[in-house]
Amino acid sequence: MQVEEKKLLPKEEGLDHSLSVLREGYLYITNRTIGFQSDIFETRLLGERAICMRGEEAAKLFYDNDKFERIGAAPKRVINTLFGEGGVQSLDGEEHHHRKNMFMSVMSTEALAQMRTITRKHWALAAQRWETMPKVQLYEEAQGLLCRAACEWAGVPLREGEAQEKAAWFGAMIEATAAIGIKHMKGKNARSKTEKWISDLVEQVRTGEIEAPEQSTLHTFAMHRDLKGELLDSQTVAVEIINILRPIVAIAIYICFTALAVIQQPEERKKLATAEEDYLQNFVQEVRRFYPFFPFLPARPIKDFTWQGYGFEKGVLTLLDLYGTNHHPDLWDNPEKFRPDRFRNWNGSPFNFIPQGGGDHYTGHRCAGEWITIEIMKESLDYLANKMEYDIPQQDLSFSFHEMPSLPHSRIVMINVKAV
Ligand code: HEM
Ligand code: MYR
Repeated sequence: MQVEEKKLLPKEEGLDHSLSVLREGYLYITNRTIGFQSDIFETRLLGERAICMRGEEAAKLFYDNDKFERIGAAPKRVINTLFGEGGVQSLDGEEHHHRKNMFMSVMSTEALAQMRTITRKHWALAAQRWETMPKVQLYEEAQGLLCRAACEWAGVPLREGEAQEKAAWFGAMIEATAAIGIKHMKGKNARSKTEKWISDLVEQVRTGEIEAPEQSTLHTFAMHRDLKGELLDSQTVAVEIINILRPIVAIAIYICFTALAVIQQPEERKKLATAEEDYLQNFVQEVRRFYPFFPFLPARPIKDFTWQGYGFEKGVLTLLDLYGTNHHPDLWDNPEKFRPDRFRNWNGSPFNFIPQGGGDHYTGHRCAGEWITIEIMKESLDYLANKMEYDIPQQDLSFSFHEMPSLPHSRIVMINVKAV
């Protein structure tokens, strides 16, 4: 019998390279795949052996539920800030599928259209307010706008005076994920305050003290029953409602990058003047492909297996490079050029364009909020390109690949805003 010979993974020598990840950020995996001339290599991260990979075939492998699981894959510090304890991101198998269906049940076509209308209303109100302000910092304002829209859509009651405070809590969780020291502590703190706020609401919905619209996230999640037919504990419901609200606020980052593209790509902006849906869609897709956001994802093999001649051992930390896949030169023509028209001919593969994860939304871990993100971004783009006039004063519009999440350094300052 012929025994298949295993290939050795290209290996980054040394005790640990976590610091290089912090130093190189979004480019850490790409830099090494170029050096090794291989889309897969081995290294050591956070004190353990790790396999890093990028590209369409790697994404297909990573999203094979028979080969990888998520339990114990995300570092504790990511769970304590971004994800939350007991949330959908760390579930596997039937339990994941059942919980994921709860998320997808609030993403109907009608719910997406409703979100677009809500977003439009909040942009109109914000634009009016900004007309009276000497200068507007888009990042912070967009967080507030999105927090109002998210709570309204999800059925979460929010008094007008509360929006900016709650938006800052969500922002702190997002910014704490890859941070250390005070910034990390601020994120953990924000998480515990937010979990208390939302779990109290869940209990009030259950006792009938407050009423949430039947189809809303607050009502659906509060009344959701697990595989045993039991209600989830209110803490877990809070974690999952936060898994809806926080990422909607995180779209403020994409709004800043969208504004940056509108500012820096005047030729592309001109094509948006008629607000045709296809043009808005392709521009938004290119923003999601081009700019750095979620860098890479962790999972662990359920069992030993061989892939393309390389051995994967049960449990070994495996990272899929999202940014690197979206910029892979074999998948994207001139990947470092911002060209929305490339999406006219995109083949729609669930594995080559993966800013919010790959594979299937229902059966895998692909982002539950991808469609709603696109709706919110299209509406925001229409405002930034067509429905407002504004000036961009001298400022530092650069962004860095080692800050995670990355953001234009000035956070986009606008003056002389006028709604048109
Ligand atoms: C998962 C990115 C917005 C809800 C994810 C994943 C990524 C991601 C990379 C992980 C996929 C995986 O583990 O395979 C983003 C980015 C966003 C965004 C860059 C832009 C702001 C949203 C929004 C929502 C949302 C707006 C909800 C309204 C979720 C949930 C999961 C998830 C619930 C977990 C899915 C699961 O584990 O099955 N997202 N997301 N995200 N996202 Fe998003
Ligand atoms: C969300 O709130 O879920 C959406 C986006 C948050 C992005 C934050 C990205 C920061 C870097 C995370 C590194 C994670 C490695 C597992």
